[in-house]
Amino acid sequence: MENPGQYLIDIVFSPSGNYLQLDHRPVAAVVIDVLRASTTICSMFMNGVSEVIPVSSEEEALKYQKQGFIIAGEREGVRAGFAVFGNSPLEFNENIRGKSIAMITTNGTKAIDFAKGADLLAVGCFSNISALSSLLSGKGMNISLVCAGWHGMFSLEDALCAGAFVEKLSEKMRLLPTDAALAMLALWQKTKNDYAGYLKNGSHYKRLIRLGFSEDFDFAMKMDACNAVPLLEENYLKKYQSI
Ligand code: 3SL
Repeated sequence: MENPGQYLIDIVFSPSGNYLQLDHRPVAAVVIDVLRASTTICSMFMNGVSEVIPVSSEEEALKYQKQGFIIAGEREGVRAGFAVFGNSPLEFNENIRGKSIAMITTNGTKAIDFAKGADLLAVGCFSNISALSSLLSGKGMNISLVCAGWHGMFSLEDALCAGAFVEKLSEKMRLLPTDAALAMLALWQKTKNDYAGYLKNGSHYKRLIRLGFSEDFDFAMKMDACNAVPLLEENYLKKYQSI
């Protein structure tokens, strides 16, 4: 059990089963889908999107489309037929400033749905690791790093990024890491000098290369390219504003 001023930190490797929520409140969930939903959501906010509505079924996405929302949709790595945008962080530019986008992806938006019971829900990835860690360190909450994974399975890049969050947060807070957090911290510390090179061994890198998205991988590996912290408010992701 945590002591006063000390916070539990855990990693859930795919959006299923238990996560620190019910008996360890308040808890902040960080949904991590490095390749690519979390990185893409950060890219949308960097380009001035007003809000992103994460949805987990096609029916819901089509409902938002009928209401006039722009749809970003990915199915098994490629843009969904009904969507204007896919799930590439490089697709977005100034044209989305002030717009609302409803987004559906295979695993990332499902992971957001899974984590909705948390007291605070943020979207995290390498791009916003420092900005998000600074925000979390001032919140006084236990932390659950929820990896999107792939169809309920472990994804190397999400788990490794979770390990990077454990290291970054431990510089700012007194943490009590679970076994999962300790394991990924160790993996991160072993690989961090060339984490992008290490992640090229992973299945998602190979999938993105097959689909022609190598530049998305390079973008997703950039540490602190983004100072936006997307936070869930009701069903909408909004950029955290300090004042
Ligand atoms: O599953 C997801 O949410 C996606 O991020 C996967 S992909 O990178 O678009 O293939």
